[in-house]
Amino acid sequence: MSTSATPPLSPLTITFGPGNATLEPQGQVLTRRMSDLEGLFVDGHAWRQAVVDGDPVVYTVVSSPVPEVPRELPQSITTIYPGDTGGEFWMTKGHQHPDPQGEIYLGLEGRGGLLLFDGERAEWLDMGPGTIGYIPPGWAHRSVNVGDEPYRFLAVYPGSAGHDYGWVLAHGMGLRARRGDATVELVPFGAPASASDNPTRPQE
Ligand code: PAN
Ligand code: ZN
Repeated sequence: MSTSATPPLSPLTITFGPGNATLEPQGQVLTRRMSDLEGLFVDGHAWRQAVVDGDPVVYTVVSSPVPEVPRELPQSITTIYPGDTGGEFWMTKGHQHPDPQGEIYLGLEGRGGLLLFDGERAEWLDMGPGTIGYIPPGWAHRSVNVGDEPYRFLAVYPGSAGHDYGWVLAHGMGLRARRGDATVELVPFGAPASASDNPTRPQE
């Protein structure tokens, strides 16, 4: 199988490829470049500059062939590359599941964080190899690479959950993860990019 399978599925094994970067058999592969992340980084000027300066790949999502349909349990590996834009660590778009259902993440490589937001309260979970992060129903979620290497995790989620990206654009994620002196710095979602960004930045 090399794309999404059609139910009913027969029992199958799915194995990790080299470096835990792929699944075999493999389904859809998504590549998110900087230009796909418009409106997500607080520093819009730095985001635009990064698009102009080569539009780098920020993350990829490699799925198994298990399809996103009711009663199935699809899986995928996300790899977020290391970097920051205007000091804000590279991250996934983030989404809410329109059909509120739980999800589990298993950290595979690198250092990351799982940011969760229920519309009022934000939570941050440190993620690394061997860590299971549990996303309860109703919590929007975004993943962040806070290290210097690719951050990689496996996600397993109900096939009927769906993905609502507009919810995050409308409600935010409660917090942002910025590069601090030694570690990750969590700041309120609406905080400006950084103190030095404020005074003289030309308007676009
Ligand atoms: C994950 C995410 C994946 C990419 O598989 O979809 O990490 O993040 P975005 O979907 O926010 O771009 C998951 O949470 N699935 O439900
Ligand atoms: Zn999800």
